[in-house]
Amino acid sequence: TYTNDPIDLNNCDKEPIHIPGFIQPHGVLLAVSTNNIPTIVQCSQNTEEHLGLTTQEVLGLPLEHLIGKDNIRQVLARTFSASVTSDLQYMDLTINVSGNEKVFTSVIHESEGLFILEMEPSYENGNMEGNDFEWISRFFSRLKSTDNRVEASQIAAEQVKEMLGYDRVMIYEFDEQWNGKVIAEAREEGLEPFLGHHYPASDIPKQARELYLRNWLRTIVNVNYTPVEIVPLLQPLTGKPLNLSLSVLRSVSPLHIEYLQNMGVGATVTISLIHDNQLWGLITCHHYSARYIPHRVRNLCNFLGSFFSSELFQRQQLDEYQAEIRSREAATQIANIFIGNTSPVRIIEELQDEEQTLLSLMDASGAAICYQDKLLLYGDTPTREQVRELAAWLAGKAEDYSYHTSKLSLEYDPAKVYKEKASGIVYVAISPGQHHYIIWFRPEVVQLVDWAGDPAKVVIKTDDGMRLSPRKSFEKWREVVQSTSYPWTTKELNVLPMLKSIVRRQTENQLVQAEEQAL
Ligand code: BLA
Repeated sequence: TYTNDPIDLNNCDKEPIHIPGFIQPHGVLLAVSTNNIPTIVQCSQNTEEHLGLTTQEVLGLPLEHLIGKDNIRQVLARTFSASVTSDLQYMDLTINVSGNEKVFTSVIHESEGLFILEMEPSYENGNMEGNDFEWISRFFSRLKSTDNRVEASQIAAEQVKEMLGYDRVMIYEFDEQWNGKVIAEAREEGLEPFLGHHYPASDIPKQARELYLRNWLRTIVNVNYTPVEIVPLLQPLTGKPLNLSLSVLRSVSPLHIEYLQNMGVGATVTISLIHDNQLWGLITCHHYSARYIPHRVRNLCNFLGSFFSSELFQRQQLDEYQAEIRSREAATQIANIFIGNTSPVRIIEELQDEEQTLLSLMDASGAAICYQDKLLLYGDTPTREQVRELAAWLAGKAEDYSYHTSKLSLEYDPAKVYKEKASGIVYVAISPGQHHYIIWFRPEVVQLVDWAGDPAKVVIKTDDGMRLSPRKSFEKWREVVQSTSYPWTTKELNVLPMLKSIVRRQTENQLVQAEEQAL
């Protein structure tokens, strides 16, 4: 391959996966000049197998001589539309191969001044024909009938599994640091579940994610394939290997192949989930033997994937909107306790009954309120003494009466001993001197996952070949997110000003009243 540095586990993001110099063998690739007589200037070394002509015979040949007059018109029309739109429209080309008519499903696109024509023999279309309308209508109606994100993802996974006839289909969602989580899964019976598992960003390196943003579907037809070389290696116009960024046959990174082999996977399809030109997730599909999916079905999956993506986004907005309303209501309820009462004793009595309200306000697992020297604890929290010490530290950290972090133990040493309860905290002072305050707690996410069942403990295989595997990846992810809670979202933190203003004003009033009474 064309690289200077050897690629290993630590520099995956440097691998130039767009110029591998190879393709997968289930199709044939021709690079064609764009001048008056489109001429083949590079080709994959499997032309004889697919087209009945050796690479020597193909190279330098005008494309028309290979595919015929009728086809060349179709192809040229597509090259024009391919250069304006980025979607790959496939066409069937019937070509005479050693005296026999052979049909190829073909796509064409522009690459650095050349056209790349990729042709796949369409013999395998047969038994998958005819279900399209049924698939589309079932996909739409089942998706429409769900009322939250996870349910919708589950339906999408099940429907894609049915369409592809694959063994496992996962909905994989990225977080802000590009770590990933399997949020829904449909799989054949007896397969180990990956649902709920987390993986580090390095499993799908940046340059791969960039390609998935440009190509909405990626398929590896046979993980154990022998790559086919493109000859000559260098693209005549650029002097570099042919740029295969938009190629559907592009050969796969050997490291990723190793990963899939270690998992026992034989074929994959990956469908991009995009919103606002951002890759937010992937539909990742595994089959445990080689499996070819015709272009028609790939296109359909693409289309349904983008429908699912926008449906899901609407649902997410609705979910977030409802969560925001709930937390505003909870904040109002807490604020009203202070506003509606003048007696500190009464306030504390009422606060004692509000565990659910307080926890749901911040989607927290624990909370503490300190008021008039009384410390009330709710849910899972550090000890009283630890909370009081933490509060003193927080009073110094707070700007404009509040502070939050999702990595407490990395900022405040004493928290190391209770990070499983409090890696995330939100602090808000409710009196000017910060003697009165509320703190919310979230657990370390790693502990949370371990309680739910530790994927790293699932034994897949134990031989040396396991250095790249989802299990190892989980361990790596665990190192990355150690000492971290799920992040506090902007929407969640949005209620803080409300608490600060109402509660602070109210407590000031009460203090003034108390002082007046004392005089
Ligand atoms: C690509 N890595 C991918 C893809 C997935 C994953 C889904 C898309 C390609 C595909 O297989 O269809 C990761 N697959 C996963 C994860 C699970 C899964 C997390 O099933 C969990 C269940 N990958 C590594 C390391 C490197 C690496 C260490 O783990 C680098 C050394 C590289 N992954 C890598 C590359 C690609 C990739 C280069 C792009 C492959 C391509 O499109 O050519």
